[in-house]
Amino acid sequence: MNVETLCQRHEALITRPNPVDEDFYNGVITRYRHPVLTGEHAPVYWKYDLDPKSNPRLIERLGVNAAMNSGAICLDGKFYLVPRMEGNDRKSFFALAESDNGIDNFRFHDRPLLIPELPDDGTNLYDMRLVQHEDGWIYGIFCVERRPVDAPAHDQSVAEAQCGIARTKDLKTWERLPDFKSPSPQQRNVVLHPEFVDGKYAWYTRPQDGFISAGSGGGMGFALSDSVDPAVCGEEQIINKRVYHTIKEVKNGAGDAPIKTPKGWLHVAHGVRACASGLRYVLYVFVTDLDDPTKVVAEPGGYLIAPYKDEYVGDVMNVIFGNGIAVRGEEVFIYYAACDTRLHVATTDIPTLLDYAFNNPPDAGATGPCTRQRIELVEKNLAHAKANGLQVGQESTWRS
Ligand code: M1P
Repeated sequence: MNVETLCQRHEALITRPNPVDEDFYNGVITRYRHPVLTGEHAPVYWKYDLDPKSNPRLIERLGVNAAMNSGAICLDGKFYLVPRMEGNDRKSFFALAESDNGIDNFRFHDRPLLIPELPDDGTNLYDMRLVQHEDGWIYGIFCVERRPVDAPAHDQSVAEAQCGIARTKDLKTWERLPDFKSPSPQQRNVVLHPEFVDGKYAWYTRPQDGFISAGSGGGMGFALSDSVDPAVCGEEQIINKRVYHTIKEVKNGAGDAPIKTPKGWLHVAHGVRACASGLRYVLYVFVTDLDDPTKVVAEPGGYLIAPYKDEYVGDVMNVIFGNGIAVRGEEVFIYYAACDTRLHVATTDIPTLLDYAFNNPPDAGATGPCTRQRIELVEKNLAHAKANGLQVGQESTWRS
């Protein structure tokens, strides 16, 4: 192997076209055959010392294990991602990648992003939401993981999650602000609402008692702060709860900032359920009132995006996680990571998502009502088939 071949392989990977996955259809999203980013998309010069004097064997010095949960934004028609890159050392870092079409040909800027550090900074910073706020800044809202000073030595997995804040005008130069403060012991998946609410900064929170477990944290919260520097919020109102025997029974957290639409604030959030193989993460949709973002006005039952084909397999199995959506006109690009390993995109548009959100039925809550809900659809379709001579079902006209 030599440097030229490594660079040629890398170039071939990042310029590979990403065709539509024609196997998949649900009427809402389009899936694509390849991930948009993987650890392999990281430039060769981020991983290898290219100088044969100091690296005669061309050994990979700083491997990149994964590219996943990514902030996303479309600015002047260009797509920008700030993914959670993960080194082989398990530390996450941010980087900036851009593409003209949002689906393939993402190319990283030369250097990873060094977010200004705080004196008491976390061990791991990850999952940045990129929010263009009406105050003129683009905010990066991310998770800051620290080891508490009183953590017991016998348990090296004890950690605390809080929310970090940085802001930028150009995605390259960042100003770090103090961490978000809330009444909850820990926070993850905090997202800034893009507009002021009652003249204040508004936040989607995900209160939790422990690092992994939501504990008494009831779901997705909403809170206001007078300022963003520092951002200290008051009471968190749970606006979307965790619910028994649903896709969001264990955890319920925001994805990216909601999209403003004529029919409300459109959220693509993530829900987590328990199962024999552990936790299953999926993305789901809900809409809140334009004038009152705490009021849910539509929520179809179940998930919009769940692991599909080889999306099931990776470092943390059965996980679809999304924290970045780019909007270009009415087009919507949902960036979702599979198994904390690689990043995919699904495309749709605002009218389709609103049709899905308002016209797909809500979760009816139990086997009986859910079966009646499905039978209602079947009866409607059988009647329609009969009236229109469609070849559907055993009772339709083509069999009688
Ligand atoms: O490993 C799955 C996800 O776990 C966490 O998400 P949540 O707080 O909702 O459980 C995050 O660490 C996320 O990065 C990760 O993808």
